[in-house]
Order: sequence, then structure tokens, then C-alpha cells
Amino acid sequence: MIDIYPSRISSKPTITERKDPVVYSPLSKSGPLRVDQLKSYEENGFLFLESFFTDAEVEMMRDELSRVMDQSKDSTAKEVIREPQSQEVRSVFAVHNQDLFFERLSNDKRLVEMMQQLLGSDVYIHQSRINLKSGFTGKEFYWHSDFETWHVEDGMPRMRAISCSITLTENTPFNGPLMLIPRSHKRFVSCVGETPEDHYEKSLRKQEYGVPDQDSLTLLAKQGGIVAPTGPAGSIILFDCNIMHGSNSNISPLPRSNVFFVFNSVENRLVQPFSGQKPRPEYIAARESVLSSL
Ligand code: 6CS
Ligand code: FE
Repeated sequence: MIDIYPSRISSKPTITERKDPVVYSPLSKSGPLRVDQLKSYEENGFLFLESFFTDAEVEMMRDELSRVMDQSKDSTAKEVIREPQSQEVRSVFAVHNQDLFFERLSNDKRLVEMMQQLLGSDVYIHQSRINLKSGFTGKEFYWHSDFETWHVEDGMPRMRAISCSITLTENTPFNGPLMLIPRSHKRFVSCVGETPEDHYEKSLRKQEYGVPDQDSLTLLAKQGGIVAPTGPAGSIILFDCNIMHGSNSNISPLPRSNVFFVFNSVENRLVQPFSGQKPRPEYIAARESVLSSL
């Protein structure tokens, strides 16, 4: 397969145009999202749906979150990722496979139908994770495009996947909310540096390869600005797989947690990683357990 989004190959970074649609269904096709929402998603690369879930649903999600957290604290499971310089839990991967509640949530009809509308096909979960950013000690996620990693390390062929981040705590300007560069999803920033073997063992704690250069980030931010949607727990941020995003450390006393489901089109299943290296494990990038969510 020809690599139309080469990255980590050249010694110089480049910015090229996106070669894929953003919204795959015609705007006239009915679905849960309104035409103005589809247009805004297409233009900016994300949608913020404030208070999407009810208070009762949020309450349940929080209980489940505490349960998963308690289980993870002393766990040696590979799905549990710890902070770079401490033993605090940073992320728990594949929650949709290990936990019935999160499995059901990942199949929530309201979510799945929005994804099918945006991606113009049936969908499946490519990756899921809970991210925890404790008050005072939760660490940052540096700027990145998820697609850059999923393409190079997982063999995701095209930009036809969406992250759905459900906030489990209030997101304020102070507790390290997700920051996005609007419109950056229409450009592909190829990164410099070869991918080390088993890169994920480090990168999920702190990413050092597949990191965009400062000139490209400056240009994208100059053109699109930076936004950080804030709002109550139970809100959703849908964002394109190629949008540039990141988040700051959390030195506020308030924790910030969210659960992420990445939906990929069934027409965009993983092939061999474009780095030529061995694929990352199933709990980070689903290639075998690809079930239709219908
Ligand atoms: O490597 C990955 O797949 C993950 N890493 C980051 C920083 N974001 C997306 C994804 O969850
Ligand atoms: Fe990311």
C-alpha cells in the first residue's frame, strides 16, 4: 500500500494537505447531528456537546470510574499506564473490553449513530481508555495528532476515525482540559525521528517521537487559534483523528478525568504499520476484535 501520509521518515518536518473527507455522509442524510453541527465539525475538526449525558448517567459513570481506579491502583495489568515520574495511574486502556459498564457505554446508540453519520459507514472501537489527571500531580499530554501515531505505529490507512471524549469531572480552564487547534485536522504534519522498537511502552507515559515541530505548531495555532472547551461532567468532545491537540498538567486541586472511545470506520481497518515495525498490542489498537457496533 502506498503511504500517502509518510511521517518519521524525513529529517525535515513538512505540512501537507489532508487527502480525505472529514464528514463522510452527505449533509442531507438524516441522523442525530444537525446540518450546522456537521458543518462546524467539518470546518473546525471537533464538536463540543455540553451536558450530553444526564446527571443520573454521570453519577453512574463516576461510580464505575472509582471502581476501575480502585482496581487499577495495585494492578500489574498491561492496560494500566502510570505517570512518567511516579506510580500514579495515568490511563487505563481497553476499558470497553474489561468492564461491562464501559462496554455498554461504547455501544450507546446515541454515540454510535453520531459516529455512523460522521463516518458514513458502520464503526467499531479502535481504542478506548480512561485518562485520569489528579489534582496537583496529573501530568500533561504534549501536542500531537492521534492519526500520526495510529498511521505510523498501528497501520490506520486513512483519516476516517473519531475520538469521543466523555468528561467525568467538570472541565475548567484550570484542571488541564483538552486543548485543540481548530482547523488543524485539514493538514498533516509529518514528524521527524525514527520510531524506537516498542515505543508505546514509553510514549503512553510521555510522548517523545511522533511529536510535531514547533514551527508547524506555531503556524497552525496562528491560523486556527487554540480552544479548550470547558463545562460540566457528562459533556462530550468529538474530535477528528488528525486534529492537533494536547493538555496541560493539572496543578489545580480539582481532578480531571475522562473516558475516551475511538471509533473507526469498518472501511478503514488496520493494515501493517507504516513504520514497518511490528503492530502494537490489541489493547492499544484493535485489529482482531473488530465487531460491528450495530
Ligand atoms: O498512542 C496512542 O495511541 C495514544 N496516545 C496519545 C497521546 N493520544 C492518542 C492515543 O490514545
Ligand atoms: Fe491524543
